[in-house]
Amino acid sequence: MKEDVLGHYDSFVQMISEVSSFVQKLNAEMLGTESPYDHSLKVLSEKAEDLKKDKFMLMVVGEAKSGKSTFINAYLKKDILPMDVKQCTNAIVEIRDGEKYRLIATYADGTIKVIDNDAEIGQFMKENAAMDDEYREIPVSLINSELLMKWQDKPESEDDINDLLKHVAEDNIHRLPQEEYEKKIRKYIRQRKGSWRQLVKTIVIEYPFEDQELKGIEILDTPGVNAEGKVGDITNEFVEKANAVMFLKPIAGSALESSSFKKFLNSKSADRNKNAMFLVLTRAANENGKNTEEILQEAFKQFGNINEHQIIPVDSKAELFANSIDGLSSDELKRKLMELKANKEIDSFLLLPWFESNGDKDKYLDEVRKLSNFEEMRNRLNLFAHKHEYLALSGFLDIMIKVSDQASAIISELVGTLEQKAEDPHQLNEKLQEKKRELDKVTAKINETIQEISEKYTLPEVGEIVKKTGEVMSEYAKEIAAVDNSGNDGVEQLQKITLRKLDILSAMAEELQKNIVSECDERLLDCSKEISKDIDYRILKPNLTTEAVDAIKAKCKSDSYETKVVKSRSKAPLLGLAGMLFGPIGWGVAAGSAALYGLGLFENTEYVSEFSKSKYFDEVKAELTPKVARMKSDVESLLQDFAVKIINAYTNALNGNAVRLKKQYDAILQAKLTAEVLQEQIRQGKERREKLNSIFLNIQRIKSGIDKNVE
Ligand SMILES: Nc1nc2c(ncn2[C@@H]2O[C@H](COP(=O)(O)OP(=O)(O)OP(=O)(O)O)[C@@H](O)[C@H]2O)c(=O)[nH]1
Ligand SMILES: [Mg+2]
Repeated sequence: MKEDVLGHYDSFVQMISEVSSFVQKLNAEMLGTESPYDHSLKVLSEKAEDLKKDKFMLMVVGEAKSGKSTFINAYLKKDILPMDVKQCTNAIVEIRDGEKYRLIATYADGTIKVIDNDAEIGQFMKENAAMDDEYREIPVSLINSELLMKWQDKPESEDDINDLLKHVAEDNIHRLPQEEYEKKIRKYIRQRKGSWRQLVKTIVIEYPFEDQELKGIEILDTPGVNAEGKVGDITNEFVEKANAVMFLKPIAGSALESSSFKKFLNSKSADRNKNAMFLVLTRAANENGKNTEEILQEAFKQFGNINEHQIIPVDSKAELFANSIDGLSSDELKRKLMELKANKEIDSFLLLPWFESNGDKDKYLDEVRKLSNFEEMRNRLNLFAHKHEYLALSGFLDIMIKVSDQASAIISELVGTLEQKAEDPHQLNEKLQEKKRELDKVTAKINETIQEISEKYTLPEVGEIVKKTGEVMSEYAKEIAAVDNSGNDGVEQLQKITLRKLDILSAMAEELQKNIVSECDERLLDCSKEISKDIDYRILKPNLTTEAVDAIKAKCKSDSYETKVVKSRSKAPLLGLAGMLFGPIGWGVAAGSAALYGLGLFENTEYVSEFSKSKYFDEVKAELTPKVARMKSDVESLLQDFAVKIINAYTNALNGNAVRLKKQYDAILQAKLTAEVLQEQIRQGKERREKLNSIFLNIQRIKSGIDKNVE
């Protein structure tokens, strides 16, 4: 299960860091400088290391002289720690398995010292791990950590000292008079203030553990808990991290309900690690079975939230003694016991079993081990450690679950933000196609329709303008040709036809302008509105009025007399005829001819000035037809100009449309590209969330398997 958990942990860490860098890349603010799960990840990596090493930290705490050092020595079956009624432990000592016996000390200023010589280690422990006699009545370790190591080279603070004195008033376990107690504390401070650097902060002892079961265990011996249940700052830190905390209390000591253990249990550090707490009642061999049972029952009652299996009576001294006689024969044991008895160096509870075992060493050893109750204690600790491994895995997975929850929430938030920003690329694509069609239409209009309209109207020879005016002209010519130029009303007809054609041309100019516009409007619909309203239509009035024609006619009439030779002498009938024909004005002309005639220049021939209808017609025609031709060319150039202007106006409008459409097209295209990028990011985000989720499910599955073992 551990391999399984650690395997998942590796892929989990990789996934989380991938999620972090993904989120960081897309939205750096979302994670800030520190992710919400950074701390959890750090804790996880520390715990993962511990899991890999099978590390199990057992911490031993308890009031001064409760038997902590003795307990550890007995448990490890090796006299490592100084234990004494007089000397007390003064620094945290960590004991762990190692290649060889050695001691590593860390001083208050960070200096590290390593000793690997047995005798020197013993010496060092006596000098540093234990407190000398002079100060055994005062809480030295507390003074060291709370004052000296804090002040370092700074001057001592009276406030700090008073604070400490208040706190340690109850720690005056040797019941020194208050004044003397405080005086001793101040003396210690004065003496050691300057040498704070030599204070030992931690001591690590390594040696090769014989017992394979103990390989992963790390045992901490600590300076005593004070009467208020308080431990020093450094000890406090360890209480939180420890896998099991054994609180030692002499079984016959102070009452349970007012014990420092109760206060310690309520402290913050202990509170966080409650299920890892053991209450070990020491010096149990001295107590009779009935009392022990009563005290146990009382303890179960007082400390209801501690597992009953984790409240155990032991006697470390009995265990120590059992360890020391393990290799002896019955005789050797007998001699040893007698010697100890004679020197009053043996407790009576160790002598009694000797008398009961009839001099049999094995029997005696059994009895002593029964008294020590260490086997039971070991079993219960092993059971706990075993359960603890499951709990540690489960707790480890709990943190992973918490982190994956947080990471998943962050990813979801990011995906949500991206989704808000991203438009649907399908919709954008449709919009884009639509714009493209519009744009193509406008472009086609510019390139084809405009060209067509322009050609339809303005081409030389075949263009509508030229064709229509040409038709008028050819009709004009035809109609004139049909007139009888010698008839009486030839000129009148000519006049009528001419004026009508001029009107037709004028009307044509107007009509063709309208045609051009309406054709443009119809075929270039999208821009007709803006343009049609400011079109400047031009009206071309016929360039000839009836009065002007009359003047032309009058002029032509006078030019239309022809001199004619008359053979007859009788002039009167001729003149009379002329008079009849031309009326009074004609007379003048005729009279002129008559006068010439009368002068007698020609005798036999008479010259008569005679009015010619056809000449008159031709004269008038010669005057009028150029007017029509002129009007025609005026109409043509007006219309050509107009067509060019109108077509230009529409082209400009269409170009404007095309530019606008192109801009819209580009904007949609940009939006589409952005949307595609965003969609890809959303996809990646969702993919990561999926992966996280599957890791999450796996973690939960493993956890429920593990939790079955500790239910
Ligand atoms: N009878 C008996 N004596 C014990 C037991 N445990 C410790 N002692 C004695 O109590 C005295 C103090 O023991 P230590 O192990 O030094 O106690 P400690 O808790 O380490 O003391 P400090 O380090 O000063 O806090 C020693 O003389 C031990 O022999 C026990 O279980 N039974
Ligand atoms: Mg000790």
